Amino acid sequence: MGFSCGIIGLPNSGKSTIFNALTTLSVPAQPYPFCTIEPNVGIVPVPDERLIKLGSILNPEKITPTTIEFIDIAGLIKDAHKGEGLGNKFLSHIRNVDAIAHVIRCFSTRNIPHVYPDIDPGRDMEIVETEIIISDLEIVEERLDKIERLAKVSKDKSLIERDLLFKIKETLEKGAFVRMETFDENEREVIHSFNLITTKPVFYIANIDEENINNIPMNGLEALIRSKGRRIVYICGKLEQDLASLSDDEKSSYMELYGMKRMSIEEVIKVGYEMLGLITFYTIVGKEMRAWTIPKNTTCAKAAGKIHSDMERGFIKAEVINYEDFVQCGSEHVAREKGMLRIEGRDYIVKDGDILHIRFNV
Ligand SMILES: Nc1nc2c(ncn2[C@@H]2O[C@H](COP(=O)(O)OP(=O)(O)OP(=O)(O)O)[C@@H](O)[C@H]2O)c(=O)[nH]1
Ligand SMILES: [Mg+2]
Repeated sequence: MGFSCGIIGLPNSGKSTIFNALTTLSVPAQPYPFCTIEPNVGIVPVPDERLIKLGSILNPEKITPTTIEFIDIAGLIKDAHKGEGLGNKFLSHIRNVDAIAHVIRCFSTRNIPHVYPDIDPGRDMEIVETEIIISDLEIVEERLDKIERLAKVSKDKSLIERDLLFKIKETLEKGAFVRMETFDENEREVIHSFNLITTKPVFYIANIDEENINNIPMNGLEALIRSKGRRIVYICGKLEQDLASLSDDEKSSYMELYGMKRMSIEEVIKVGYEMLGLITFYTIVGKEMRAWTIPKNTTCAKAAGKIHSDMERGFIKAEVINYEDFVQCGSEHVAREKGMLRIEGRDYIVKDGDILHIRFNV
């Protein structure tokens, strides 16, 4: 799995429409608020040109891309933490994801009701983020209650956790995301167990009008997002949802018509991989060629463990060639003859595009 991504936003901002566009599924996306109640989950293969190219050289029986999971949840509104709308408990469905996509309504279509009479992406963004912060604050306060009781019995560990919880509480009370704070390694590990949404990397999806696809009036949204050091992807949700169900040929002609360079799933994956510092490596085992996702700076033995724990445990060495070199050689035979296949040990840092042949013994 590449990464998992939870989709948040106001009702009728187009979360389910964009979920459909990204996953090519067809979950209900209707012009009334709170159309989504139960979460929708979709797993999508990561489009990978390198994998296709390798497939054309090596002709394996099976090609398995890496995948990404999207989770589309109900809409949040102002005061969701007080029970407005569907409340905020449904956020539990995205507490374990790796990244958050925040969909912001930038299309104005009149017959699709918005929570507010006007389109104001900056305001909408702040409302949703405030609710996310308050929801994390609730978790921190619950945990603090528990820890205070535990601290009466066993002081050592619970006091460290209590101090950390106070530090996080202070950050959230200032209206900031916990992710903006710096923590040491141990603290980060404890914080991870709290499953706070504001510790996760966020990027924004501006859901724009199909009529304004090349001319987007954003009311300073982009500047606001960049000032937070975050990323924004522009998607014309409705159009892409419709395109997602077409054949490749039909899709290409419509994309040309609308001046679209690529489908936004590719952009979303690119942003996600960059934000999370992920890379892809490849294996060819028997008849299967497969792409895998790992964080940058992963050692060869750890990468092998991603495939199977036995491979990490019994790791001996790996034959490695990078995609670029392999394609230049044109075949494994030529790569071997030219001595391009290197032998690397367990501490070798795997590079993006490496093709690994792992030798192990258990
Ligand atoms: N014109 C236009 N309509 C859109 C766009 N994106 C979504 N819509 C429409 O807006 C309505 C709401 O879309 P949904 O995807 O259901 O919105 P949501 O955010 O999932 O809403 P909830 O599940 O109710 O929170 C639907 O009628 C969509 O067709 C867009 O880019 N342009
Ligand atoms: Mg929905």
